[in-house]
Amino acid sequence: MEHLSGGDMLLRALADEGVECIFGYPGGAALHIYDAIFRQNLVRHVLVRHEQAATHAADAYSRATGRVGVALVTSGPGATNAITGIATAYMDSIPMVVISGQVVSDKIGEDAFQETDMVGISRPIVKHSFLVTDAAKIPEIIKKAFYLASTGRPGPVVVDIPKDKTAPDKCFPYQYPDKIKLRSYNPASRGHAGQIKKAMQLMLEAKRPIIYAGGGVIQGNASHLLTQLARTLNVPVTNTLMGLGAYPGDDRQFLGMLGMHGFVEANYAMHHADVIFAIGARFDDRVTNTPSKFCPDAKIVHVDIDPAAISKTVRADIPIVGPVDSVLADMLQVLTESQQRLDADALASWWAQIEAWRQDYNLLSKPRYDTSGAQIKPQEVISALYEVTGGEAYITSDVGQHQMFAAQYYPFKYPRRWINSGGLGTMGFGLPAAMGVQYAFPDAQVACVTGEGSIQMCIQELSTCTQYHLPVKIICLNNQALGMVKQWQDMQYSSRYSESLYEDSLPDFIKLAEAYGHVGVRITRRDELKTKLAEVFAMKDRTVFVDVAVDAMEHVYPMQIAPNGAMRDMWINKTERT
Ligand SMILES: Cc1ncc(C[n+]2csc(CCOP(=O)(O)OP(=O)(O)O)c2C)c(N)n1
Ligand SMILES: [Mg+2]
Repeated sequence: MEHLSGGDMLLRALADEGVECIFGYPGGAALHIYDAIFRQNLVRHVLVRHEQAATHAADAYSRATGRVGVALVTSGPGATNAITGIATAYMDSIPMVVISGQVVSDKIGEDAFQETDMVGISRPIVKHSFLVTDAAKIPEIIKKAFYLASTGRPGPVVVDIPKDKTAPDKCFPYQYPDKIKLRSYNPASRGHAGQIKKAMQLMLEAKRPIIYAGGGVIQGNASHLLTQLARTLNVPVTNTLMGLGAYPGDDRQFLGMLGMHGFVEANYAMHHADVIFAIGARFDDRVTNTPSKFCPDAKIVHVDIDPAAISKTVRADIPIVGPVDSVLADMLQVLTESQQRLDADALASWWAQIEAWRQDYNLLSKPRYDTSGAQIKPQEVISALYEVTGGEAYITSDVGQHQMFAAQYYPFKYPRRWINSGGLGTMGFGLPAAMGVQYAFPDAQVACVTGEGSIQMCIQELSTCTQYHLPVKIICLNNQALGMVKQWQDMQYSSRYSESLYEDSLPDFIKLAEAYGHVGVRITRRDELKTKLAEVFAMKDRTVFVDVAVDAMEHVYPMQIAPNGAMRDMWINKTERT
């Protein structure tokens, strides 16, 4: 058997796990690992400019490909810089393995140089963490880390490795395990057959059914099965912010996103439904609005891999714990066997009602924002982006108004194309996320929809784009303000803009992009929007920063009325409500 050092075993184990690339940043405690990287050529390393970006890039690589993303950081500040990215992945259930260097074992606890208790600091935001105490166990620990990250409800796993455990002078027999045993970790592999039958019966008896599908359907690779179920039953579908693309966004049965900035027709349909089929969604507060007023007439089926997600905020009438793909497959089987279908008249009048709501409120069929002024509206930029990219691009985003406009105005046709931080809402996610996606798919169109606020949180990554020739297109909706903060200040604080304005001190983003060796394009007029965007996407090999001057007074609508509102209570513009 081959004998390898801890550092070499780590790299070999990653290769044996099928890892093609890792995103990282070196430092003292990780130097043996970095030397091992230098001496092999199975796993590629992408050098970012800040550890937060390493985690976001690895996370987005995972979101886009469905594989486990890997980040590598050093101890102390490297590890703490990774924390925001780990929390981001945790909140959105993204499988990721983060390897952190640690000070040498016999110095742990002595406040050694660059020591931080990574296992302790990351504990509430990981699925599991390992501190390597025996170098010989590195292959087994890596195997376990990938298994834990990717099975059940996915999530990040930290592997903290003291420097002495990767030292080149101590070698151990290397073998990558085929199988691992984990006592007390047994994620469900099938849903309960009786519950599945009951759920289908309830659906078939419904008069006003709706499917409410979240990010779990995408993570569980079940979008095609969800689509099949929805089409077989001819029921309406809404997706959460995280679920966009789980059902084709351009399909007639799709009602748009639901929730705080969801489509009115989607929230209305939820509110008036008699059966809600929730799958891979977690009844998050940005969806339910006031839980006690949530969908008063509805019986709820809730399918989720994580038993802790069920009845956490809203009680489920029929809970089903299991992987979304196998549960949906079983449901389709039940439907094939029963041949029973929904009451055609009831369903027809439900669809007629939905069409009427669409007529009144749909955001995409005609503009609901005012285009009489000279300034470009942010919504128009997203619609133009959709047109220019044929709806085929990977879109990453940051956090703020621009994120909500992207979610509303770019109907995602496929899963894994909409890459955003929904749970944690992390500004700074967009650019490193776009890098992770572009690295995975070098020929794909990748656009980062961002704001001038968010982009400055990881702007240094423009340098990483230069080094690895990542031709991402940054579409900055520049409203010269922390727009979402300002919107809330308009609505709840009589427009007292406390610390949300900085227009006199913004950089010239064109010059900034050029300083990094990229192309900068400024768009200020409506009539140049589409042509310039088309030119931008024609520059296939270049990173392009597109700085679009948009109306600074625009708000995101619709917007649920809080506190104490129900799903259907929404502002539809600055003065009118549902
Ligand atoms: C790291 C972080 N800090 C603060 C916030 C709070 N926050 C949410 S949106 C927002 C404003 C974002 O401004 P910008 O990126 O310009 O987007 P806009 O809303 O103007 O489109 C802020 C400060 C956050 N989500 N993340
Ligand atoms: Mg802004």
